Amino acid sequence: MRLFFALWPGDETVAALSAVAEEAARRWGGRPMRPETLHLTLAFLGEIEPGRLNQAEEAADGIDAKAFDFSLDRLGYWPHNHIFWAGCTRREVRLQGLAQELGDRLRERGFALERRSFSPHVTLVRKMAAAPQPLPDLPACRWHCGEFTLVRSLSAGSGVEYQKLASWKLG
Ligand code: 2AM
Repeated sequence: MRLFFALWPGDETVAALSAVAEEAARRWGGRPMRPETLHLTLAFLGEIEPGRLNQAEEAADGIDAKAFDFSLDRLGYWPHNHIFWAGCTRREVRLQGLAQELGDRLRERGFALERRSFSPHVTLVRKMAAAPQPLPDLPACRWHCGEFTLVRSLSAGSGVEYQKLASWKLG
């Protein structure tokens, strides 16, 4: 099972981000993410034996974070994977803290997460050949984070499908 923990945006954020994704793909090419697939990954577990699912859930059960808001307020492009994304200009301490705590608890249980630092982003367009010049501005997009979700990524004929397995409310 290919698993990851993520935040799923509310309807307003989805509408704002998918409009940006559609417009960007129209102007600069690539494949826009479908609205229902837009998310922000907190921790990527990769391929996991189904028998270890409960360990991943156990890691999430112990999270003791409060709900918080943050802003997506910039667009960016990564040439190494041709992803056009929305992210944060400032360091969002609560978001970083949640990802850190979850990552630590997963590592304690033997999950091999990436060592590279957490770069919060929402992928908007995949397979964009080159960076838009200049990068457009993103009107700040507020996101209320009241829960996080364990998600299974499934290959579907046309691409990828995400199946939400469980969610955890933040206090
Ligand atoms: P991406 O959108 O930047 O590609 C499901 O694949 C989610 O896990 C996506 O948000 C994807 O990020 C992320 N992901 C895939 N491979 C990853 C990796 N090796 N490290 C961290 N995140 C990864």
